[in-house]
Amino acid sequence: MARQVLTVSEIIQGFAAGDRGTLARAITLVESSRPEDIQRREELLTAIAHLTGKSKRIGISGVPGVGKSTFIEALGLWLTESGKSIAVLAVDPSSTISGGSILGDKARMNALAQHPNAFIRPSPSASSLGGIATRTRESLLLCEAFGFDVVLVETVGVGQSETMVAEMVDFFLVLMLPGAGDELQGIKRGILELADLVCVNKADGKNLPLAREAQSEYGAALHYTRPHTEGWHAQAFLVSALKKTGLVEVWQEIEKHHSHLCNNKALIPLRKKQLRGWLWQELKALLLEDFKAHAHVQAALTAIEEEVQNGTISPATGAQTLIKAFHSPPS
Ligand SMILES: Nc1nc2c(ncn2[C@@H]2O[C@H](COP(=O)(O)OP(=O)(O)OP(=O)(O)O)[C@@H](O)[C@H]2O)c(=O)[nH]1
Ligand SMILES: [Mg+2]
Repeated sequence: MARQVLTVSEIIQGFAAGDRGTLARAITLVESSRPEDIQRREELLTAIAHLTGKSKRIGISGVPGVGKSTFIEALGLWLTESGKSIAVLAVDPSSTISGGSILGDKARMNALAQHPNAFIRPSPSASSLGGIATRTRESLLLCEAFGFDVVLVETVGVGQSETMVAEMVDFFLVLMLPGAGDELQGIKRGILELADLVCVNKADGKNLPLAREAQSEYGAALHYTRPHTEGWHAQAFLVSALKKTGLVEVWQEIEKHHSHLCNNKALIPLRKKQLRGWLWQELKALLLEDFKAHAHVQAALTAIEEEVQNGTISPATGAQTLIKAFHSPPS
């Protein structure tokens, strides 16, 4: 049964009243790609703009099984106990494939999900549902406008989604497993460049020696890595999400980083730069949509793809031909 749509002013009122149900529905609205919802989304974002900007925006990443959910629950509960409110958003590209991970996550973060000062929003389940897109930036702004002290964005440690999240937060935390070893040479190099802090999780019990080893390897590697935040040296910490150790130190580091940004008057420029990046992403997406919908492009596309595949023309020539088709007036 479809529920009545909320107007923008009803959403604002719901936010002012601290109604989480309204927040959940507002996020559903921004995730919708139905044309009538897009206009409402933009109205809503304009209307809440003056309420945004005050949260600590934190990204958390790490490979499946590293302990992200356990860590977020532990840190989140500690923060709520210290009187802070926290919203958790998830960007989970794997959920389209594995399906069940969202439910699993909510269950794993059960205590936090129940807490009155917390809000957990799993990623949109699957594009197969139609008309749903990840609109994490918009959701982040909604959580901020709602008044959360901390907005945490979780992403699985695979490829593009990490960079995307790192570009929308103030602080990017990377969770690693004990036993870094030779993996350092491979894919993990790239992610170190995004990190403001690396935490080796599961530093408990018999894992401890391996965790210490990993800590010193990541620590050394970070010395040679270009810092993600100018003038900030990312360190490697040991934590145990399960035993709840090292969490206070992590939070202190996040606060120290926040002061670093504020003292250097770097927070506002950082967010401005992120907004410019966002503008360009939107622009690229819209241009590509227009391009693909263009009649002359559609007419030429298959043939050009064929020719490129066969080696008759180069990809660059193919692209130029298609751009010409895009610019040619409709016949
Ligand atoms: N020993 C130990 N186990 C942990 C710790 N943190 C998490 N685990 C365990 O590791 C497993 C995976 O933890 P999750 O928190 O679900 O990991 P995740 O990164 O959220 O995994 P995905 O959601 O699949 O990406 C669970 O069995 C946890 O109990 C820790 O600090 N120490
Ligand atoms: Mg998880």
